[in-house]
Amino acid sequence: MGYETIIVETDEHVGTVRLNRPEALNALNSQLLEELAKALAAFDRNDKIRVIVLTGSEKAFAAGADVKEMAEKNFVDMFSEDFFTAQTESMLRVRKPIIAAVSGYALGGGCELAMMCDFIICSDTAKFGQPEINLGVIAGIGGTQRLTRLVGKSKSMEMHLTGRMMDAEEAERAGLVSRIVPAKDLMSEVMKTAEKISEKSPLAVMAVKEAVNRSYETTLREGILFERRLFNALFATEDQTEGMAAFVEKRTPQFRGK
Ligand code: CO8
Repeated sequence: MGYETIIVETDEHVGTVRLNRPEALNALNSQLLEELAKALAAFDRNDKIRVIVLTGSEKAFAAGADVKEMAEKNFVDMFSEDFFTAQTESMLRVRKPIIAAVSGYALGGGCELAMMCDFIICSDTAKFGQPEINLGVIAGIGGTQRLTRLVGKSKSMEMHLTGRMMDAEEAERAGLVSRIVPAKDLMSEVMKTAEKISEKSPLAVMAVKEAVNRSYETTLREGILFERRLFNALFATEDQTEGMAAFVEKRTPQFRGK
């Protein structure tokens, strides 16, 4: 598939999508989000791929939605097109884990895109922010909701109201990112993490993703019941038999996603 705004690569069981609009610091326009949605869906359907990595350039993961594309639009355009909704919602249907590898700016829609991934590993140069307030608007692809759940109301409110940026240290302290690594090691560290996940049972990996995400959508009691039923269901898989047998026999398990 020929893409113009992203670069897609595969390495064994890991599929990588690199945002590639260097002239606009990877600003998200309709074409990019369309291509991203297609690439993610293709990786999700590809049996060889077990983990997906989403990244940008050294200078920018993505500096936001493309202001130049949005500038001329009015309410009727945005509302009737339901701008960006189909593309971003399709990303949420991906069942394999998506790791965001963030270096440089992750602002506005860029920060929101990173938060739509399953977790974020960032370089020590990363800068996160929701600067939409400076443009007379607010976040529009989940920023007010996801940042608040990730870092709490006080910091989220301050970030959205002032538009200030948060550096990597602050992002890690606040729980926005799982880990910071030196910029030069970002992709090798993220690939190591992705490879580690790709060695697990793909069925258990999908179950983890569903169960953790469910914690945002439901009560504690319902979430725990959901988790227990998935736990029970995994006992119908060959991977559970293999994983437990390998432990007992002191050998490395070979998971086949069956
Ligand atoms: N949109 C379009 N172009 C951009 C964007 C952007 N978000 N960010 C940077 N660019 C372009 C610049 O215009 C510039 O292009 P040119 O060379 O043609 O002038 C090029 O990228 C390089 O940028 P700078 O020269 O500004 O680079 P600096 O290193 O000086 O500054 C910054 C880097 C601080 C990141 C600066 O570029 C900046 O502030 N960018 C805008 C950040 C921003 O406001 N982001 C939020 C956008 S709004 C948004 O994301 C809403 C999301 C919700 C959408 C919901 C739809 C339903």
